Amino acid sequence: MNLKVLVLCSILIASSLSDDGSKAFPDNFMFGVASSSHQIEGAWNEDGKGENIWDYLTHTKPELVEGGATADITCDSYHKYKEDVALLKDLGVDHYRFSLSWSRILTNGSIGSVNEAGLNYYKNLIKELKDNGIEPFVTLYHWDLPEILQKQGGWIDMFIIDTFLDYARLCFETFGDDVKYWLTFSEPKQTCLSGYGYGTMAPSVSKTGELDYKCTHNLLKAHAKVWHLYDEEFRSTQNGKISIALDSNWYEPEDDTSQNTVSAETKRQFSFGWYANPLFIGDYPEVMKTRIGYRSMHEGRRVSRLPVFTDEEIEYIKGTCDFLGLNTYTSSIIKYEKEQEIRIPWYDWDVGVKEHFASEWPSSASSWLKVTPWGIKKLLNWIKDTYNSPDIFITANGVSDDGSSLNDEIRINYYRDYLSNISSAMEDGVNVIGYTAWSLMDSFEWTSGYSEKFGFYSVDFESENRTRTAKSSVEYFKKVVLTHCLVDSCEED
Ligand code: GBH
Repeated sequence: MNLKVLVLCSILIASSLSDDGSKAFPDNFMFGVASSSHQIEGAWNEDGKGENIWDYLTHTKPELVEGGATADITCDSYHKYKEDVALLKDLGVDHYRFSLSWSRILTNGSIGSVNEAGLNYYKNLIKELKDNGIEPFVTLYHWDLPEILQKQGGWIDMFIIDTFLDYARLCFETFGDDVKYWLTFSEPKQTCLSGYGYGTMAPSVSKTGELDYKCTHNLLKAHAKVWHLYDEEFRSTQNGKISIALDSNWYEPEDDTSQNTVSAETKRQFSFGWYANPLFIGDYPEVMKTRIGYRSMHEGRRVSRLPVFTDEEIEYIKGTCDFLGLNTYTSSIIKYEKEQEIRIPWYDWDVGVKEHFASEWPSSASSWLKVTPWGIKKLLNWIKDTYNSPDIFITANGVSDDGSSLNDEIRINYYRDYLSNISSAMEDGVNVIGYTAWSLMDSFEWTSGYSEKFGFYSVDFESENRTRTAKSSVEYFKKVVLTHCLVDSCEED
């Protein structure tokens, strides 16, 4: 950083509350970018990697994926990780958030099937990152369950808890000296709600209002067990932090009538509180226990579809996050809905609200993602007030383009406006300690195939070389990372 930038930046930091809208992030604030194993690695069956539930889904039910796409090769990062680290180095980021492929490390998911080549791949990646001064930020599970474990029941069977624990222990033993930031799960709600409830994501099981709750119950126990393992056996020598990345929209009430205000809060509790309440306060939110209990009773059940934690479990799970990992992209508007007739279980009827996007909100290439920068400020403040001011690490935030141009103004505007609102939430007293942009490069977008592009770098999926090309947002993000400022006066002239 040259002197001029430094001086200008210091002035801006000093006057960061000024009316000209200039914003700044503290020196120790961490900036990074993210990806996930299944979305970028490819090499789906190379060097001993076992099949995972997304390999299986794309190979057996191509009709569920846009264009029948697979992640067999995708960005080919398994072979091109050095090139990827060079891109990260060029971006100047403090950390790189990536995930480990369970079935690359353990071919059949269980501890008896260690795959040395898989361990070596991640050892090499971590070394390359550290040699370049980039902090590895590692997710153990980003949706790619070994298929063989799904055949045994997956996240709805309790055996998974100790199977995941074995995998986590191996990862701590193997990589823990070099990894200071761990996440057990990325967006567990997507694993459970989309994977076992709606059935719109792998493993594509549709039993909403039942298996989504059961999956969550096991997953929270698995998370807590892994946190306690780290805390008791690894923390004192490895000195890292471990948490989970929860995802949520900001849910804005349609107006300030009490009915809509209550409905929006109910939605927040079902979406975010479902996980955050057990982890930060203890047990599921009251409104979930009440509503699901009531509807279960009227379905003629003896017990609620929402599983019950024992007092010991509540205590065991509570407090198992060293910070709060937050993935958020957008907002939606919530209004009251009258109680639905009770027939079959359905998560959305358990929530019991109406949800929509305002027509004036700017679109992205993803139908679920509207650009609502003000929403992140409200979400951050709500988290601070609801969960007693935890340290919040933003573990994913970003926007998609349709690939028509490398001049991705939509992304530059998105990051500028979201970061500005994050900075403003920090002025409100929210403890945000880091920010992770999704994503380093365009990649396999699950059931959307390659149609939604979230990357700073575009990838030519037609070329053998999977050529990466910088979009315009690279230059913008680089400046933010370098200066910790968002305004033009922070730039070099
Ligand atoms: C993140 O999820 C994922 O963690 C990441 O892997 C992914 O690449 C990134 O988003 C961008 O998509 O199509 O209406 O059924 C964000 C939360 C949850 C948003 C699933 C899309 C599907 C909505 N995602 N959701 S819909």
